[in-house]
Amino acid sequence: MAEVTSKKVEESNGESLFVLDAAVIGAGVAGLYQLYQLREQGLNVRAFDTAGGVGGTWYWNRYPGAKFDSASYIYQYLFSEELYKGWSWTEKFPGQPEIERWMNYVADTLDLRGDIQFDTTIESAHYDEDRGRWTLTTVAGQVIDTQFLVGCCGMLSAPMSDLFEGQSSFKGQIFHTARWPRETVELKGKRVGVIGNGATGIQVIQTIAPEVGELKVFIRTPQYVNAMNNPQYGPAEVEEYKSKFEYFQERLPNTFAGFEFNFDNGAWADQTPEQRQAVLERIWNNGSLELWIASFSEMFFDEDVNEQVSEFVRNKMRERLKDKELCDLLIPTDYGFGTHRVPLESGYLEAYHLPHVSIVSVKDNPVKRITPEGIQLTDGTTHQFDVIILATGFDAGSGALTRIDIRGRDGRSLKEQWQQDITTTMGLQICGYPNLFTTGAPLAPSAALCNMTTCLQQQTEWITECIQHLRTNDLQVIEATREAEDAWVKHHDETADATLVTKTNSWYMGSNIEGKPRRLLSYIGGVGAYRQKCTEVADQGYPGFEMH
Ligand code: NA7
Repeated sequence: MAEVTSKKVEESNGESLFVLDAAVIGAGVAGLYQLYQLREQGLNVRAFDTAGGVGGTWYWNRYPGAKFDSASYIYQYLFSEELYKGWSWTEKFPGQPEIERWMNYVADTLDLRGDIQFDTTIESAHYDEDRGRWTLTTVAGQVIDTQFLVGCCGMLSAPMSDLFEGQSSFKGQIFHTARWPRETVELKGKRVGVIGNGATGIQVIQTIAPEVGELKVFIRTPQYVNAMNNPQYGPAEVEEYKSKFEYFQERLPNTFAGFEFNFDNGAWADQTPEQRQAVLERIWNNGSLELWIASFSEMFFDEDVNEQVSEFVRNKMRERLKDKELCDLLIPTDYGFGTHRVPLESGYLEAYHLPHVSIVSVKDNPVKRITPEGIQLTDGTTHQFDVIILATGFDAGSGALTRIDIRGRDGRSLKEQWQQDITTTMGLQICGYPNLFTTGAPLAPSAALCNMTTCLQQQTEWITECIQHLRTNDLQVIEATREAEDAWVKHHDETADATLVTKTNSWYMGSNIEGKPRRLLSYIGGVGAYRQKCTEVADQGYPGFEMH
């Protein structure tokens, strides 16, 4: 077995240097579990995070109304019954404060804090081929030497926060939702502008609408929405879901999207219109993401089925909206339901009935710049605000990694490479970057189409097993081959192109960022199928990966 470096700090040119077996970037859902597993394996491992605490997404996204869209009882670690049962949720879809407390519970229960360095941003990661090791440098100038590097930096962690010309000139307060301050932001009675109506914008809008003085929402693309049903949990409900621990353990990794529900409603073509309507109604009333990722799989492939399901949802929205103008502004007609992320909401549509809430359509008259007073549109109109909220999303999937200066073999830059074409091998490695493992990266379900905990557990477990394999066989280096990567990309693209998802613009396709190569970020062959493929690779001794 390869020797484990036991010394954490060495002297190098008079500077202290962390010498590690493995460095984990990120202390969110993936990072915490990856750190735990590699430490259990006996590695000298340390996690680094820009944040001042654990939680990743749930540390940063503390905007008003931030909450789960996955049910709390499945957004969980399932490797430990004790950990699972030691925490009790208060509702099905809890808010960010409760989720952040849970992440702290996880870190404390697993005693991880001592191995995490907070307030530390990894600025660069360069691979030294001769030594088979990575050198990381932090923004503060600290240098870390490590054999393995695991990116657990999140798929939605690089916010599009510096989007508009003139942002710094704004005289009021301006916030991106993923950089919301810890201190209370007083919105009562204020004139507030929100740009963006994705899953985040919707949560913000429905939450702040009743308290602000005036709210203008700048909408470029209307969203299909699905009303959330959020029951509160007392001891009986908690006991009930906890009793299903083993069922969830077995079930979640094998469904299409890592949720407990799957496409179990029979084939669309086998049912009468009345039967289909009954299925859709039943699932609609569950008030979860089930309508999207577990009603009828045909809706992802067949335009006619998709249109019928889209019309079902449009009708649900029409029933709630009071006038035609609102229907025109808020109900999508030019893309199909489910072809990008479907947000859950609670009173989002009704918020627009409040007299002080209005919509500014920026589809044909885009935001031009931020002025000292507010938001200026292309036609010169300016809307004045005290507070501007940018719910403008993320450089998803790839952004967290390309914002680090990562250089692999021969000094190749991941940022430059991904500006041309975003490829990975099963989202777990990238050809040309030995001993770099990734989670939540493009071309795996964890990039978007998944209950994140299900997918991130699977990926970190695969990485742990892979590193164990190397150590057991006295191997130092692993790298995906070009052939394996090309084959995975081909399979990924064929799977994606068979669906309607690639026809809609959204962050799923990278189209929210000008110039980003267009490719579906997430593998859409299903969480269960992906897991099976990953397991086969490991069981067969890692074909497609070069090891020495
Ligand atoms: P999203 O889903 O990327 O939404 C961003 C929103 O911001 C969306 O409505 C965009 O409109 C809008 N946007 C972005 N740039 C602009 C400009 N320049 N002008 C006007 N509107 C703009 O991000 P979220 O944070 O809501 O959600 C990300 C994920 O987090 C979500 O899917 C969940 O998985 C959790 P567009 O649709 O591009 O026309």
